[in-house]
Amino acid sequence: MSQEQKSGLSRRALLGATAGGAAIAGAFGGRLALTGGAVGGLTLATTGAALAAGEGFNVAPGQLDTHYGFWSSGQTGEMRILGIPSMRELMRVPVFNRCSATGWGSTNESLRIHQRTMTEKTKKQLAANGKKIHDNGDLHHVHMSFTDGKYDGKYLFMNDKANTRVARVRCDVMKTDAILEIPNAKAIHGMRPQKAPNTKYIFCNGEDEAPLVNDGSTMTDVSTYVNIFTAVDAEAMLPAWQVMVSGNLDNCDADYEGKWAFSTSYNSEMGMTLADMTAAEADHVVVFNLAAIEAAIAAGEGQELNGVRVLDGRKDAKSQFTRYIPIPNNPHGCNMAPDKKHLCIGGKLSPTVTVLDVTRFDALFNDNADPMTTIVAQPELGLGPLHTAFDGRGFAYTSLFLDSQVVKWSIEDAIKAYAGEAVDPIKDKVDVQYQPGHLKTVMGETLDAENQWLVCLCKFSKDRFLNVGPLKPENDQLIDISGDKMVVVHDGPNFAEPHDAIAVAASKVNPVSAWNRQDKMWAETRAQAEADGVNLDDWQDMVIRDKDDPKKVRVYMTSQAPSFALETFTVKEGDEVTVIVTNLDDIDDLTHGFTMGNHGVAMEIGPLATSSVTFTAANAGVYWYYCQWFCHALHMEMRGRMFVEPSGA
Ligand code: K7E
Ligand code: CUA
Ligand code: CA
Repeated sequence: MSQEQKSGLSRRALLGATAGGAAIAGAFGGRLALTGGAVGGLTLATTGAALAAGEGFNVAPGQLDTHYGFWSSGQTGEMRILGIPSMRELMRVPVFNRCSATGWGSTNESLRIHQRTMTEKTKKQLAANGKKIHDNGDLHHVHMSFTDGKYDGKYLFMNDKANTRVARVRCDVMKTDAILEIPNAKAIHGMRPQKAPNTKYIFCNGEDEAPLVNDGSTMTDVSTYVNIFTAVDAEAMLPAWQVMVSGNLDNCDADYEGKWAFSTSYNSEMGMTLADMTAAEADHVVVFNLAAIEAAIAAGEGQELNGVRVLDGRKDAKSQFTRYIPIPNNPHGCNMAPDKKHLCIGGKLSPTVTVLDVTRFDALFNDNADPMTTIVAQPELGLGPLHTAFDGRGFAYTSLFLDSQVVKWSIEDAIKAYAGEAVDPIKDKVDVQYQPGHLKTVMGETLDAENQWLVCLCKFSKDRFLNVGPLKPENDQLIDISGDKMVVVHDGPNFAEPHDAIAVAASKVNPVSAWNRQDKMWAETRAQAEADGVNLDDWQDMVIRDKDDPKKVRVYMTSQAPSFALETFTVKEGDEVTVIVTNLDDIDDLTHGFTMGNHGVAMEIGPLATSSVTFTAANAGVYWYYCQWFCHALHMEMRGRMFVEPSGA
């Protein structure tokens, strides 16, 4: 047996233990070994068929893709843009991470966005560690803003599980323009925009349980722990309201009428150990009644905590804010079908997907109907069902983590089978490589669902690519779903760890090629320039010492290929220096950069953009600065010197 096979098998065994949990490790163990063998054997056959059939995915050099893919990057903390169907990576948009190429996380403009809603606790935590911002994030879910159930091309929203944040990216410039630290909640995981009538709210699941006032006065008494569901005002990027729930919150989605949001919970037990979290036979889906919640907020009900009104939607409160629908053991995915009616809940530890009819949710609130009456199907699809995607023909596609497959099934037939008819809802299964998490059809989370492509985001790639060491890439696969049989047509290696993606028709997204000089991104920098008597829209080569704080120096310069307006500038040792660069080139694709040697300072300045960065010149001497984005045949010559005079001078 080769080394690869050995390590592959041992990882499968490990996966069985971690994914299944103690209670079911035995049950999955036998099946898992079989699956491992089967997948290994089938790999070649699947690939062979794919290469023959997969013509359509090949986008020739110079040709454009038909769809944008907006990818999460998990613990990398950025958002990525891919082309579909080529699966070419087009861009990385830094969000929660620091970026060496663009200066995100070190420019003043990005720091302001990072710090806009930062809580005092976070500031204290960061200061104690010599930092101004968190430089990590765990970005699982990217979703676009909606109008009437369709993508409107305006914003992309994304979560940070690691530091309890939500961010927004503007689709016109593809830059982050707001980061919100959500108070009271812990670990934002599932996150979805409201679909209709438009994206007024971003719904955010707090995954981790903690005392509501988490100040150390109560810690081990789990009865004081709560989980919090947050609605964020999508335009203001501030919390609108919060609801306390029973159990924790995992993934969420919203309906197409604008009436409900819903979230899965895998820890209805409020367990603190793996055994406790998997102890109950059933967990639940929480349904949030938006009208009832908004009425209560308007009436000033609940309590105000850290600037947010918090309502009690826990089971014992018997409110009109929530209802709890039992779902088998530790559900995960929460996906609303574009038929406007069916909500699919991935079973994870149960081999089923539970289909809920959201048009029956009214009765839950108005008549206290039995929650079980909302369940209209529960097809058994395979082992480890996580997420479900939809096409425009009534088919659903569910990722089977443990079986390493995608299963295609008919929602209609699943409902018939649940009602007792002898019909098999499963239409096809395809092996994927390996262990899929999210999967996405093109436009499948909107009323414009298409029928050609499915992207499957596999958590492991194992032997699919050249070995790059113990840390392997993930594998995003493209599957042709246009025919009766699904065909894997492309492997796309990807770095840590895309959880989720959306695929958007190219016509919906229209980014600009040059910045608007009046852009709000540098509004504060502009205000400072005006106070300094500098016109940011014109040629600038000015060094200004602050009148009130003589330690502060502002260096204004324009950039025009291949030179900076300032070839030298002089400051004093110990000065706090702010360099403000405006790129006067308005030519397509002409980005400049500013890097100050040996100062950890670098940034991008796009066409007609202004960017600024602040640092302390701690050591006397001569330092070269240079343009770090290739802009001209004389790009190497685009440089200058900073003279730092000794402080005694
Ligand atoms: Cu969307 Cu990965 Cu956070 Cu499922 S989660 S896989
Ligand atoms: Cu400007 Cu390179
Ligand atoms: Ca559970």
